[in-house]
Amino acid sequence: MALLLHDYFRSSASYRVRIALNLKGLPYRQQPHHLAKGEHRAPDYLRINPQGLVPALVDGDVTITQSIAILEYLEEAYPDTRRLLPAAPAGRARVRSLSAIVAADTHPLNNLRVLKYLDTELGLDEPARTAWYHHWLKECFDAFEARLQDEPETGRFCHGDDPTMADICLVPQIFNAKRFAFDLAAYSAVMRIFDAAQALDAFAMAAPDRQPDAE
Ligand SMILES: N[C@@H](CCC(=O)N[C@@H](CS)C(=O)NCC(=O)O)C(=O)O
Repeated sequence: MALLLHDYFRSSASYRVRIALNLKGLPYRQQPHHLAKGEHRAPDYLRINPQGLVPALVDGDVTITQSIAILEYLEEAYPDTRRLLPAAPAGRARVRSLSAIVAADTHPLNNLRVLKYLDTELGLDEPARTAWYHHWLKECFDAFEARLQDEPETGRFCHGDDPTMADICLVPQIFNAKRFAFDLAAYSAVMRIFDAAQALDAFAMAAPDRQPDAE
């Protein structure tokens, strides 16, 4: 039975999972939930993910939420597919550490519900919300770029010459940054890897504008 991905074309956490499924060659169906229309808060979806966030992945009778947990699940449940983590413990730790810069320390500060809270509860205007958004992106990309430049494991991709979970987290974050007009000119290693990833079908086909619900 094909996997079912609950997603939204602009959701960067969903985008991570789409890339991983494509890299692994696992067929999947998509069930979009329009975030701007609040469809992720509908009772039917809250039964799938009580957090009211996308993505969620359904694999037979298993439902998994949280994109990183989904990536780890795919890695373990489908061991004969392309690996998203290196074999050696130190390499695995490095890839997870790079991934966490985006997934743990950046994306949660800039997602829709946070921006809405800044607007409706704290009364921050659009320039202030953009300053917030850009501040956390700068923290993210400054550190990510420094590590890519300084660490010898960096190759054509974040870790060696094949894409890993780190690239899967990085690329959607760059899409978000572009969408919010964040200047990426200073990040040459980050952008070199972004271009290398975009040249792969697995990444290109997962992009927001290639999704069935794209507007
Ligand atoms: N840590 C979660 C984050 C999920 C998340 O924040 N998803 C966003 C879209 S990228 C969402 O559903 N936002 C809805 C909202 O903020 O109301 C994951 O990695 O899956």
